[in-house]
Amino acid sequence: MEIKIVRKVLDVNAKMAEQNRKLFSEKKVFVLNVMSSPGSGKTTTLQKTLLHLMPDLKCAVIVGDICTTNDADRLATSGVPVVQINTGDFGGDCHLAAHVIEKAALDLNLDDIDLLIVENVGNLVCPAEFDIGEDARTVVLSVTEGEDKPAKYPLMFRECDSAILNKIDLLPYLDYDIELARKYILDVHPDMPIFDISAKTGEGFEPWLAWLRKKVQQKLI
Ligand SMILES: Nc1nc2c(ncn2[C@@H]2O[C@H](COP(=O)(O)OP(=O)(O)OP(=O)(O)O)[C@@H](O)[C@H]2O)c(=O)[nH]1
Ligand SMILES: [Mg+2]
Repeated sequence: MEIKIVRKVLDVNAKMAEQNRKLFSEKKVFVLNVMSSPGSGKTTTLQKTLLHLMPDLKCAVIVGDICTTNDADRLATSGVPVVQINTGDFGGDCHLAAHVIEKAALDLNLDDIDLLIVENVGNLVCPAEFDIGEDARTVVLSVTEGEDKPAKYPLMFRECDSAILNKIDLLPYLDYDIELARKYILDVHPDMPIFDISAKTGEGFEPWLAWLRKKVQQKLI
């Protein structure tokens, strides 16, 4: 019985996600869903990413957290429209679902957006199960989390189109084997593009930005 209920929730979500996808396609908005465990550096990475992409691309962000507007405040400093969702207001969900994105999008002028970035709730499990109508998914894994997370949480790495290995500025202080981390990612998702970056120093951003720009351009033309 429980399994049936979960299945129904995901089926309803899938239908709503398709409606979102149709709307985003009509409006020619590329949607990127960014996911990770709490604190791996999603917001910091997105702050730098937005600074590089503007003004060539018109960007906006939907950011999900259980509580606080901390991330929305940080992202708004880049000057893009930001919609904060607090899932604590409706049950404290550990992920953003398609119906929540539909509501948040009502607060945005989609005619004036090329790239809509969704920073999902910090969680390496649940967000991967919920299609929100996005065009691409990126997982951020920081080098302080251990190499084996892709093996322990494979769904996230299987479902994403690219992976960011963040906080490489800390490598000199850690016993972290970055080649082993890559192997774990590629075991789950062969050919996954992996970008080594430091959102703090800005190191390694160009290949990541080039990948994202190309994805967006492919949809806009
Ligand atoms: N040294 C270092 N610290 C970083 C880097 N990126 C982020 N941080 C720090 O890591 C902490 C968490 O970063 P956030 O960007 O808030 O992480 P997040 O994934 O958005 O966190 P949640 O939204 O709470 O899940 C902050 O103290 C950042 O300053 C990095 O590349 N290097
Ligand atoms: Mg954040």
